[in-house]
Amino acid sequence: MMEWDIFLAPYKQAVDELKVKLRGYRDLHEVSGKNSPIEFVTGRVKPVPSILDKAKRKAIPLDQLNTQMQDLAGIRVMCQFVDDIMKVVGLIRGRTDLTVVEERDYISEKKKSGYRSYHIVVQYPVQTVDGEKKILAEIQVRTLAMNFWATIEHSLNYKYKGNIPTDVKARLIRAAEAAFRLDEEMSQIREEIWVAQQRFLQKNADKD
Ligand code: 0O2
Repeated sequence: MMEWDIFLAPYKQAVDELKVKLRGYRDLHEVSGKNSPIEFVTGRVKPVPSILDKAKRKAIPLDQLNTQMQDLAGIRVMCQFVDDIMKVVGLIRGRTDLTVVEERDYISEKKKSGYRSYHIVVQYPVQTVDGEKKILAEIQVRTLAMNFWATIEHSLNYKYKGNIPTDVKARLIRAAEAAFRLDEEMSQIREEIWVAQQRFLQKNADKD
């Protein structure tokens, strides 16, 4: 177990640092009076049993985990609105302290399960006791509704060990569609509020 601790230590460091950095955006938006595209940020190092499971499932040799398992360090960024997702992706692409190595867009094209999220794999340098080590981390960017769905689907998958009964699967797909409509409805509401605010500001400006 001790060896896992040593192997995973830089990943834990990367998760901790990336959480602080991405949470920082929220505060920076707040002080400048702007709406933050980030609602909240979570992160985790993949638990050892999940690492072993996935390595087996994908036939990844354990000595190649650092290059072939991209989500040992995982960060999740939750947004209020679908539009915010690409704003967050833009912020990440523009950072100079990491390199984007891959992007997977499960929003334009959702997964068969109904899963939606935008995944960015980044290479992130960690300063370790043996010098700099560049590690891979996966950042998942999604709305609150996408997160709600994914969290529940993930725990059901865990409960049924990946064999969700067909009727439950069908319900989950309907739930994913409902989450999609909720996101659309919320975007529409935001748009209408924004237009109303613009009209109000314009009216006041005309009075001056
Ligand atoms: P955990 O427990 O979250 O760590 P693959 O695993 O083959 O689908 P790949 O190539 O490893 O995909 O990477 P990808 O596509 O970026 O997806 C990996 C992660 O995305 C998963 O990690 C989940 O966190 C999330 N994800 C992908 N598809 C689904 C889905 O259908 N439902 C839910 N709830 N989450 C999904 P892990 O390792 O599977 O699990």
